[in-house]
Amino acid sequence: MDNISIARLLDETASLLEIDAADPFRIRSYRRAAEAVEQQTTQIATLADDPKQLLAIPGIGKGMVVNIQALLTTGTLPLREELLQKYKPTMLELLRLPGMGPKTVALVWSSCQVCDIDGLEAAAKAGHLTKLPRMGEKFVTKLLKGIEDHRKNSSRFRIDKAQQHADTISDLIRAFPGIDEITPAGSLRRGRETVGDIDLLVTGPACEPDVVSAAIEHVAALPLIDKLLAKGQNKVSFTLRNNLQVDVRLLPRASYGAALQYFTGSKMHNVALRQRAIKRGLTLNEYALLRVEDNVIIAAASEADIYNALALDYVPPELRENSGELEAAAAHTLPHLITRADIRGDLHMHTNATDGRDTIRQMAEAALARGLTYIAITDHSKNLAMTNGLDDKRALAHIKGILKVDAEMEGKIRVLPGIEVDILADGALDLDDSTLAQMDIVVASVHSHFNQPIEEMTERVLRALENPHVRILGHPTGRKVLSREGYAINIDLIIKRAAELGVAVEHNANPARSDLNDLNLRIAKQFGCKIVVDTDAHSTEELDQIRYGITQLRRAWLTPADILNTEPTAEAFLKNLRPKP
Ligand code: DGT
Ligand code: CA
Ligand code: CA
Ligand code: ZN
Repeated sequence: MDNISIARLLDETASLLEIDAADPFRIRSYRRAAEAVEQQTTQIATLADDPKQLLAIPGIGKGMVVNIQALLTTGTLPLREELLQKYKPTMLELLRLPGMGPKTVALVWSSCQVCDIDGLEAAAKAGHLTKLPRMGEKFVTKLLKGIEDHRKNSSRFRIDKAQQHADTISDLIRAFPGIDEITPAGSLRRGRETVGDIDLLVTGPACEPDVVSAAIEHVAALPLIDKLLAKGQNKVSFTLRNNLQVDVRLLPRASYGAALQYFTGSKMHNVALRQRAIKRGLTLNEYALLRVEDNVIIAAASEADIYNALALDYVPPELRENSGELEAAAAHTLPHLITRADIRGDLHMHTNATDGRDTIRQMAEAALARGLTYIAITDHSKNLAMTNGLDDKRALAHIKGILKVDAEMEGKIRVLPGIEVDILADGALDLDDSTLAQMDIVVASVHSHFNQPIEEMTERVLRALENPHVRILGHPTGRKVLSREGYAINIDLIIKRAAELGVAVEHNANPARSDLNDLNLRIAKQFGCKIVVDTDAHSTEELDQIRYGITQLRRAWLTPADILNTEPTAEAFLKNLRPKP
């Protein structure tokens, strides 16, 4: 049995456990093992007789070694067989739909023998579901909309997932001697929220034909390949177990810039660029920028050479959407886009006081290690009961803990007391004003009653903004990338009012949220609204998700001056926020 098959069976067992509403840690251990097996460079089957070697793989513990051995000898697992008596693996897909929890999935199976999306859609349309408990017309309408969204989205992948896969594959390709550069191109390089497939450009051994073909064989034999789609002279296309397609192209160093430019896209940007070339008697393809009359190469090795030869400033990949970037590049008016190094503070993060994993001190140390000079600890308020949200009493006690860590850090990093306070259904805030008055950073967010009509939701958030303690509006539209549209809200009106009141709007860097989106961000800038970019980290590692936030800000053409938390110190930052009452 090959690695992909082992990984698939382990992952399927995790899915069955999920439908069975099993312990999340147990589910996670199967998923992690599946990932670990998938990323091995050798076939696991060859290690089966030596449990020590299996144990040495991170993500595989003693129990999992037994499971893998069972898979290799019997082709299945006792646990998987047991779960398959009750459920079907396709049911996992049903869990991704709105309102479908494990219990509901089990119920539609036992009462309607429905175990996949097509079946569920048919049952919903035939009116079978409304006969079941707790499933009214409203539920069915929402479900059918959810199925439609799911079908639309299921062929795209979130940027952070694609990035992880691209990193893993790049590491495996790099094992071939002589590879010198591997760069993602396409939508991943442009920093889109989602990608359709991964485009990897590889340079290195591209001079001698037999080395190139050996490199191609190396790529085509990667153990994490599920289906090999195509293998050409310098291109390999394949899919991963999750159906994500990867196109790998091997290039000579000399045409690297032209290839990178071509395969980064977007298509519309490239079309406009080629037209510009033609007007100048030049032609642009994936190998070079050439003079038409005599085929002399004008530029090929670097992207900057190509743009400059067309009398353009270099266009950062995030701007290549044919939305004014070529005009600006010609007029030398492209913005100096923000970078990660410009960010000095992070004003939205959680600790183990609520649903975060780490302590205040751990978050502070991790932020310091990442070069930040100030952070705010903003745990949840009590309305979010499932996160163990803070009531007034605990919130006040939490401030003491935050100030203690602030003192312990001895000025190396400032740790500001804050809260992410829930905006309740009527626009009131979840904690007393007297409690909020003790906080430097009050982030107000909507976490409930997402289905209010647009007028009600807009009024609700406007009312929250009027509370003079609110300094930042958290994830203002509530959307979740690929899984949930934002709630109905007049976001332009909200941004306008926030600008008038001096309330900053947040760009939430968590790639699952990425909220505000690029259009909203451009509107915020137009209205002169203050903007902060925060990670909303629930663990120390999630502080690194700032990178995705920065990408989105760049896609919105924003500069360091547009973002408040580029201010070098906590004092300078706080001075720019709405003044405390
Ligand atoms: P995706 O994968 O749907 O998220 O979007 P992209 O932009 O990565 O598109 P993809 O993977 O089809 O192609 C990568 C880049 O390669 C694309 O942005 C521009 C270039 N490209 C690919 N095929 C064509 C083509 O037929 N014409 C032109 N002009 N460019 C192409
Ligand atoms: Ca692509
Ligand atoms: Ca592609
Ligand atoms: Zn939140």
